[in-house]
Parts: sequence; structure tokens; C-alpha cells
Amino acid sequence: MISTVIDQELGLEFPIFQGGMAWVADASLAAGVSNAGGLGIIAAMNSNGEQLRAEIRKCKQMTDKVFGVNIMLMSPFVEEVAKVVAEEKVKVVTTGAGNPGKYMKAWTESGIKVIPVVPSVALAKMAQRNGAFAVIAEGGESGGHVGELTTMALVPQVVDAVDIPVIAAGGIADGRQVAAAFMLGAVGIQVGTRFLVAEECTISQEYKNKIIKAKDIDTVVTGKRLGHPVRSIKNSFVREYQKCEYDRSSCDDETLEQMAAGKLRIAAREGDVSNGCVLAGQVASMVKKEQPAREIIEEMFVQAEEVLGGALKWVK
Ligand code: TUI
Repeated sequence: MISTVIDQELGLEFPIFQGGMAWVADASLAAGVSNAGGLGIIAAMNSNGEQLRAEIRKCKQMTDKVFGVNIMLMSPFVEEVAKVVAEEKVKVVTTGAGNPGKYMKAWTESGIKVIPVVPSVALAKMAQRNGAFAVIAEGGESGGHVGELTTMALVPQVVDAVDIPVIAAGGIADGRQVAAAFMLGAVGIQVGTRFLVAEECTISQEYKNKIIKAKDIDTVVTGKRLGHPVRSIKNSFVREYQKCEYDRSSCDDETLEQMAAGKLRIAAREGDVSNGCVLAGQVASMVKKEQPAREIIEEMFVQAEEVLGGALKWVK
């Protein structure tokens, strides 16, 4: 049985986090994953303070297990959601798409375990200095907002650079990849794409089908021109966006920004997976069917243990 400081300190059955996916990770998914023995995480991304508070309270009704909240630092509501997580006594906060430094003192003082997502060694060290409980080293195989380094290159470098626990993310959808993450020195994993098709995940059936039908080379990174690279599944929205992104002369930055506005919501919530933005990681093509969260987690860890075999000592 794979058990590390992550499941032990957070009171989980398995050292696995569910990614805080914008417009996806609501109380239903978070409670589903927490009830299945992992750490469910509510995404604050698309919520203001009061909407987040309502989602947190709903999650408390749906599970008595620990769950977390992800704060996307580019959110227009970041200041209010940063207060709400402390007021609601959320146990774990993960952050993404920026440096959470200015919020960390208040969060750690209110007893929150803060676990920033970091795309580099420098940010990992900064998180440690600011009192982070652990860091999530996320490689660019992941869906959504991506860093430059791959999981294979990033995780061991972060492991060597900090003394706090490291959780690996990006490109993890089955037990072989879980095992690989532990071999790189991680003591936990975060999974996004595979949980998109959890039965407890409330996104549109069209979005789930798009993941299940994806092939290995179907994801692409757009948005580098505006400094917000995002990985999603190729579709007509992405092709239009790319045309505009590459043609600086006929398309200004503001037009580009407007093209993307609201596109994740229409894919995730309205099922428009042609004109919307279907965020997903490179492992989308490994995701074959809809399953309960517990089945997903158990499958991954059973396979990881088989693969690790005698190497389990390394995981401790
Ligand atoms: O945050 C994510 N994934 C996301 S956020 C999102 S919503 C969105 N993103 C971009 C544009 C528009 C909407 C969809 N998916 N993953 C965690 C993550 N964080 N990946 C990379 C980073 C990151 C990048 C830079 C973390 C810190 C960072 O710091 C830069 C700095 O401020 O020094």
C-alpha cells in the first residue's frame, strides 16, 4: 500500500489530489474525490467570494472528509476568495497561475496548509520560504495554464531544491505514471484530465466525449502571445484563435483576448465543444471511459503498486 507524508498528514486514503479545474471542479467533483479517498479540490476560478462560500458549504454537506480549494491567482476575485477560504476554515489551499506570496502569511496563520502549483525551481524555493506545506510541481503536459518544463524534467529538480513534500502533476492518468512520479521523488500526485470523466464530474457530456475520443496528438498550446499559454483539445475555436495569434498585423491583442473570453464555460457547461475551449492534458487520449472517482483512484494505485513492486521502499 503506497502511503506517504501526504495522505498521512492530510488524512487521506491515497496520496492523490484532484486538480482545481476552472468551470469543472465544483462541490460535486470535490466531494466525490474526497469520499473516494483522495483530496477533492473546489476551483475558485470562476466564483466571487459568496459563490465560493456557497460551494464550500455545499461540499461540507456532501462529505465529512477533508477537501481543498484552488485559487487561480489571475482571477478578478482573488482578494475576496482569499478571505473566504480562511473564514470557512478550508484545510488545504492550492494556487495556480501566479505567485501566492502576498497571501501566504494570512493563510498559514489561519491554519491553512498552503500548497502552491509551481512551474520552476525558483518558485518552489519561494513557496518554501513563505511557509508552504508542500508544492505541486506541474509539468507542461498538463491541461490548462502550462509552464515551460515537462514533468520528467521539473519534478526531480524541485525535489532536489526544497525540503518540503513535492507532489507531481502533468501527464498522470494511469498507474505507470503514478509509479514514475514516485520514482522521480514525488510523494503524491495531482490528476486533472482523468477526473474530467469521473461520474461525479458535472461537466457537459459533450466535453467528456471529446476527452474520450481524443488521440495522442490532439492537444495544443495556444495563448503564448498574450503570456498565458493554455493547453486544450484542437477544435474550430482553437484553429480560429491560432490564425489570429499568428497574424499580428490583422489581429490586435485585445481582439485575441476577447476571442477567448467565456469559451471554457460554454464548453464545460453548455456542451459547445466546437466553439468553446476544451482544456485537457496530453494524457486525454489515455482516458477511455466514464467511471466513479473511487474506481479511477483504485485502478491507478493498484497498477502503480504492481509496477513498483520491490521498488516500493524508494517511495517512503
Ligand atoms: O493554473 C493552472 N492551470 C490553469 S489556470 C486556468 S484559468 C486561465 N489560465 C490562463 C489564462 C486564462 C485562464 C486554466 N488552467 N495550473 C497551475 C499552474 N500554475 N501552471 C503553471 C502555473 C504557474 C505559472 C506561473 C504558477 C506560477 C507562475 O508564476 C509566475 C510568476 O508570477 O512568477
